Amino acid sequence: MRLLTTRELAHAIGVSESSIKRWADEGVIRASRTAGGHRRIPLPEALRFVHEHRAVVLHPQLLGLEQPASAVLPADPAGHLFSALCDGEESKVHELLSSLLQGGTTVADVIDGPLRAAMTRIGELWRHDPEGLLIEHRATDIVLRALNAVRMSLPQTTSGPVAVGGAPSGDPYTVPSLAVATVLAADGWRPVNFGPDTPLESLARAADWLAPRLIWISCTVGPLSRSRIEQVVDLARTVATSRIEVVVGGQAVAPGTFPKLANLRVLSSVSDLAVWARTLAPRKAALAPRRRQRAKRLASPAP
Ligand code: B12
Repeated sequence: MRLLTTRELAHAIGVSESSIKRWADEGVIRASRTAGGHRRIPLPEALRFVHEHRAVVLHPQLLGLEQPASAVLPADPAGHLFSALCDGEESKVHELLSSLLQGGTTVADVIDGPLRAAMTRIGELWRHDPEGLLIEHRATDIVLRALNAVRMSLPQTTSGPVAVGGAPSGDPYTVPSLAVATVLAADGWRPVNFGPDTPLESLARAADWLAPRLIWISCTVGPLSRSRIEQVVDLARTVATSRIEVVVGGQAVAPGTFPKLANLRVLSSVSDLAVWARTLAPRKAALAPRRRQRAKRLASPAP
């Protein structure tokens, strides 16, 4: 993976090199160090920074952007993704995700935006297309590989906070939990995705075993039974003493489903998750004011 010097990134976005160094030291930009102690910024991290901070790119070629991102992206990424998934064109799916990410869209925004929209449309096909079910299964498989490819391309961390999670017993959905893991990985976490059909008691065990800072639960199959809700609440209470936060989301989670608990959050998108999770991770102090405000709002207990 291409690594940028602080000078290159500074030049690309027209700020001083000392600003880049300071942001790297504050954790606003994730950077590694060379053996000689020089900071190096992975290209995807530089692009994330540019996008999130709406930095003006003066020299796109330094960031591998030969032309403005809008010129290489289709006008309707969700429609484009839907067509590629329907046609089983895996390489087109990978290309589209790569160009969105290289254009500066965050992993979370790609998932909450075009990916979710395309899968929602695919979920309607079975009603009127005899091949709809097969298209849905193939699309799921392609999306899983594409998300795993994104995850593999991210810088690996050995020191980020650990998060564990999955979908509960009886919930076969694989994409949402993988989506959560990918978004956390993009933000410097070390996610352990147990995937679908994971008993909540096993997640409690994983809390002892892996000492995570965060447990996520993704629920697509609904409506959630009273006992399922109680299991989630029990899990949150059990891990509260270890300062572990529990976050629940997914299509089956409606507002007001869960009682208010200090360490239990209900969030409806992976973008909200990314923002809130930063309040738990060391990057908290480095959040820009606009993001800090949003993070504060999200940090209030579940409604
Ligand atoms: C793929 C799919 C399947 C596959 C899943 C395969 C797999 N291995 O994952 C299979 C074939 C198993 C399946 C089965 C069924 N499915 Co289905 N499925 C879908 C489909 C098309 C896509 C789901 C998906 O991956 N979405 C992509 C993810 C990224 O989006 P998301 O789930 O919305 O997640 C977002 C947020 O909710 C949030 N989020 C999710 N989790 C979390 C967690 C946290 C912590 C946070 C913060 C956020 C968060 O962030 C995500 C990104 O924005 C949906 C369509 C749809 N509208 O979603 C139908 C859909 C969910 N299925 C549906 C149905 C009806 C079924 C079946 C009953 C069909 C049948 N007759 O058998 C069965 C039921 C299975 C069961 N055991 O209950 C309906 C549900 C309707 C309802 N509300 O009751 C849908 C909506 C399709 C439709 N329009 O009819 N399905």
